[in-house]
Amino acid sequence: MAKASSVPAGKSAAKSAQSDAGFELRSLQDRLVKDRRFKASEAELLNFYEKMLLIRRFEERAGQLYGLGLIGGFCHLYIGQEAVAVGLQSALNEGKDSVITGYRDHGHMLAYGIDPRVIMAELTGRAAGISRGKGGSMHMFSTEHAFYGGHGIVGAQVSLGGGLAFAHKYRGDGGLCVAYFGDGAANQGQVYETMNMAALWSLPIIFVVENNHYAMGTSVERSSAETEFYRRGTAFRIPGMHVNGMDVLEVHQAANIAVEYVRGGNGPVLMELSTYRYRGHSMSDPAKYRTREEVQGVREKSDPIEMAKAELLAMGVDEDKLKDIEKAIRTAVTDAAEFAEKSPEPELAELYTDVLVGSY
Ligand SMILES: Cc1ncc(C[n+]2csc(CCOP(=O)(O)OP(=O)(O)O)c2C)c(N)n1
Ligand SMILES: [Mg+2]
Repeated sequence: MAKASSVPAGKSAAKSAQSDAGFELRSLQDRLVKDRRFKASEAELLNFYEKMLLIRRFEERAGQLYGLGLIGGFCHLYIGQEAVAVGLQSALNEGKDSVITGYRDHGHMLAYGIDPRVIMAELTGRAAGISRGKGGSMHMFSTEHAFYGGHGIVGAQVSLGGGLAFAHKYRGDGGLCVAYFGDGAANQGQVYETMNMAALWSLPIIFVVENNHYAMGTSVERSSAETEFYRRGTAFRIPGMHVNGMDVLEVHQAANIAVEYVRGGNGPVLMELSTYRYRGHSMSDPAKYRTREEVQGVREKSDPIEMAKAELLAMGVDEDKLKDIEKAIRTAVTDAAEFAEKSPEPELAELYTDVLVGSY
């Protein structure tokens, strides 16, 4: 079942078909186009569905807690983009491959198997949080899981990702780094300095542009001279892939191709995942720069979770089984929220810890 590229309906899909002929570094894209979707077993698709639904319900609850004043500072929700993190990170070697992203990070952490309790505790600023309650929504970290944040400076995580990839190569540990950034961040200079060095040194890194079509209130058409982000590695001889980021099976298929290429010692890949965020940029954004109809249209036509659900039902999965999954997820999310709310805040003395690295 081939899917047309995603959102907003038709914008980049039509353009990319016309402009692709001159794009040289498309060997990986050619492989993807030949066979776009991962042939998931029932168990595999159920697993993707479950992870996406966990992210959706977790983020909805985070939105509620923010409204109740239990989450301070910024909070950027991942609702709508779930298929990207789930489809990609399920192709990684958990704990060995490193992941780094911007401030829209909760979904990536959940997709990487990190406990919802410690993420919610971090959101609410509790000592049990993954950054001991001192990082909040944008600055979560888990070296144990090889998850390196959680970064508030737009684009900075890309250069840091280059460093992580260098470390994988230097140590010879066989790992690779996935560095996520947005369409807005894709216009940052440091992104291209990193691409140059990563290609020059054949570093094991997958650059992932999560093109959700807006950077705060600015659409890609208003901000970007080249809106086909997957072509932006061409100057550095980095092959690009254009992926429907609303279809978890296409994302997973593309991820497998990219991972195989990078693990084979061939240097970096640049993936553009076309996706969409349903909520505002952050909790304080009323999102007046787009119409309700635009958001509704994407939800109706290409919601990643609804699509996976329909496919599971078509495979013959029992509806009751899906209801049980939903129930278990709601319980896990409630448990995470209760755990967070009951957890104590950090001791005052924590103000002075982790400010500087102890030894060099
Ligand atoms: C260096 C820098 N410039 C500006 C900002 C303010 N800012 C925060 S998010 C953002 C938009 C980024 O959009 P995009 O990269 O598309 O990511 P998305 O929020 O869509 O996931 C901007 C300009 C910042 N945090 N850092
Ligand atoms: Mg964006």
